[in-house]
Amino acid sequence: MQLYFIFMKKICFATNNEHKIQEVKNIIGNAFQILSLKDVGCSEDLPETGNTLEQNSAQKANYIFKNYHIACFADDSGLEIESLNNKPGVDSAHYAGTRNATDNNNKVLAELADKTNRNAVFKTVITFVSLNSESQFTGIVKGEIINQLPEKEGFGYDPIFIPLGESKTFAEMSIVEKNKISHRSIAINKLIEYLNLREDL
Ligand code: ITT
Repeated sequence: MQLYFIFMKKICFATNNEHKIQEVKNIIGNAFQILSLKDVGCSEDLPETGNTLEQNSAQKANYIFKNYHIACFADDSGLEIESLNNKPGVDSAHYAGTRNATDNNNKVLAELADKTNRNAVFKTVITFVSLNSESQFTGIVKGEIINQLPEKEGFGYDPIFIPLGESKTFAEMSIVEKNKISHRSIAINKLIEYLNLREDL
């Protein structure tokens, strides 16, 4: 068992978001050894100055690879709402001016108050970087924004998003249920497929 652990591929997940770590560990299981930013000695904030999820995802992964010299991946995700011109999008983390999820959700619901079109997508862009390689994997899930903020809290915009064909919000689902259909799990499963083919890691 211990020997198996030594030969497992070690990959850093460049994120400070505990919810993302829990979801991704639940999908990856024991397929790879996931190192945290703390494990690789990184305690600073990751740079995120791009204008798109693709740019920010690549920026975070490249920052860790260049400074800590370990194969790594980063996740940049956002909620894109059709009748708000795809906002909050890349500004999802601090849409209301703070990083407070309740404030962000309330801002979205206020902006949608007079809108009948409540279609939205959650999108995740994963960037994997290692020596001489950089690849991106995208996951998208369609859904709708509900009318009122429920009492039950959850990760980011999960309390107000119902995936297409489902009757529960992401916040009302268990982590296993969310991972069966989520934007993040679609992107991470593409990453796993890619890593399984990489003999050099
Ligand atoms: P890292 O950059 O350290 O990974 P972050 O929270 O800053 O963490 P993002 O820049 O990707 O991550 O911000 C996206 C925001 O969108 C995040 O803070 C949440 O508010 C929201 N979000 C992302 N994925 C989500 C999900 O699966 N469910 C609900 N909200 C999500």
